[in-house]
Amino acid sequence: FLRVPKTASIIGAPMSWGQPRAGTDQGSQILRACGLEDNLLALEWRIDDKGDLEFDEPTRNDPAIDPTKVQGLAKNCFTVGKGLKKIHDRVYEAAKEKEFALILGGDHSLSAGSVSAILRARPDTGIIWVDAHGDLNTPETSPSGNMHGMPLGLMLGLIDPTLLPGFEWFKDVPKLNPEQIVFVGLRDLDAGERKIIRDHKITAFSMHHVDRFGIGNVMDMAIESLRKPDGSMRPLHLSYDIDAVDPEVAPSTGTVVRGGLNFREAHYVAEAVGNTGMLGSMDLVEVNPKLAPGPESEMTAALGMALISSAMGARII
Ligand code: 6HN
Ligand code: MN
Ligand code: MN
Ligand code: MN
Repeated sequence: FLRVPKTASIIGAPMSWGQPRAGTDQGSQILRACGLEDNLLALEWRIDDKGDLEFDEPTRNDPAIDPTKVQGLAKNCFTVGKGLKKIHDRVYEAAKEKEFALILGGDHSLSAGSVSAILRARPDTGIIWVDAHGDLNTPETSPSGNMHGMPLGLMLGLIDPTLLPGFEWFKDVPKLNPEQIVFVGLRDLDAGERKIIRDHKITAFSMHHVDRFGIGNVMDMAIESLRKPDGSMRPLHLSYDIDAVDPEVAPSTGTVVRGGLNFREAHYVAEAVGNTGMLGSMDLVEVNPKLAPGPESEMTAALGMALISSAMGARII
């Protein structure tokens, strides 16, 4: 059902409380300003633009995690948790209608809202997580306490949501099975994340693998790793963190790490996923126009827009 070009639901999710930098909340607007809608119309998508969601700001009275129960920190968890519920509901509505759900971030914490909704509507979905980082932390393993480093920790069930104010609703969402994830582009893992990848046998292609095998082979292997036990392909969700791309090409983002995907490799990833014909949803996250003002922020946003177009059918020839 995913092969037919059809309706794309554009969902602006300018969540920024999963990380500390101002400007991440402008990501969805700047992606739209790059001509996203015209590009998708040219690719023969019908567009159902749901606009941008609005989120509360944290207040000093917000409940926080109880340090006697969780030895760790999840900053702004109450605001993030409530915001992610809004994202979850909006994405579920789109996925249930069999629309393509395109989520514009915002920081990467939002994917715990979007991916959990996709799993509710399409339980077998395989997740391609393109990122410099693993985003597998828990409040206990996180060195920063920033929740944009925890969405996969949440979805794998490594965090007890009943101990996380704002996330009580998360106990009812489907868990992600480690077999349903593959990483591409990793180069900055925390010690706890490395252990989680090993213990849960998560398939992961780092930049070392891109160097060794080339991006073509890496994407073949990544997609192949998401086959179901019966050999059939899963519907796919692409969670694309712009910081997977090298900072020389995508400088305007919050947690830059050198040695990332180059311009063509970044596009190839999106094209290869698009070519499967199984892509049903995508997040594009962590574009922050404030961090490198002027031409560099435009370059980063234009790249984000182009990566969405590539995943959704744009081709050179
Ligand atoms: N992202 N692993 C670091 C942390 O603070 O947990 C960085 C996380 C970055 C998250 O880029 O989506
Ligand atoms: Mn990320
Ligand atoms: Mn990242
Ligand atoms: Mn696998």
